[in-house]
Amino acid sequence: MGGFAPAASTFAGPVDSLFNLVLVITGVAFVLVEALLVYFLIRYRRKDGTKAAFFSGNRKLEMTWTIFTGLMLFGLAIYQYNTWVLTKVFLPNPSESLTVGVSANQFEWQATYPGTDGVLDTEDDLQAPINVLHFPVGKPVIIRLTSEDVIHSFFIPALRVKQDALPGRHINVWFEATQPGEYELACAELCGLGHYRMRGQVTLEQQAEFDAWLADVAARSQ
Ligand SMILES: [Cu+2]
Repeated sequence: MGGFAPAASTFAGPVDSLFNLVLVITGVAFVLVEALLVYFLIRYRRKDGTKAAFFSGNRKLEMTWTIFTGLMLFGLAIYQYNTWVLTKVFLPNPSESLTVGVSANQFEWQATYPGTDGVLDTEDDLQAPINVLHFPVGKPVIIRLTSEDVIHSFFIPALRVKQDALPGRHINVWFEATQPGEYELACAELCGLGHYRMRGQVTLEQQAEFDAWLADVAARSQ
């Protein structure tokens, strides 16, 4: 359902089925409410000789739909808990993952990769070209996200990853890519006049190709 972007990460499935579930629930509620509205508009329209009645509310009815909606939302909150934990709370073991620094600024993305020592924040670090991001498939990736100026949002639809980037904070985001290909990174937070052009090119590729690309970045920065 839903015309999604291609699914290219391990948790795309659970995220999409949650989306579909919420869409069905809200879709049914929408159709019911609108149909009732139209029915009442016609059924109780103004008629000559009929005086309008005044009601100050109906406590029983209001209690019913408040409690019913509340229970439904509470049920959804419990139902989505595992997916939330998987996508937002859980972090893969850093020693088995690739950690990449991503910094947002008006209006571009700068990715920093660990050099041969495999750790960030050393002299070995490699700066990728502006707005270019490469990740290997089949390996967990941890993005250490920050911003240099205002609030931006790191959004890669194909990976089902979206996270605000805040100045002065490092926020970890993780994913494991499954489908090689070219995808889009978009800023999903209105961050200034150039917001519309704040996009990055994401390449998901096999580990060997990724290693070759990183070696190329290293060679160019010498
Ligand atoms: Cu932005």
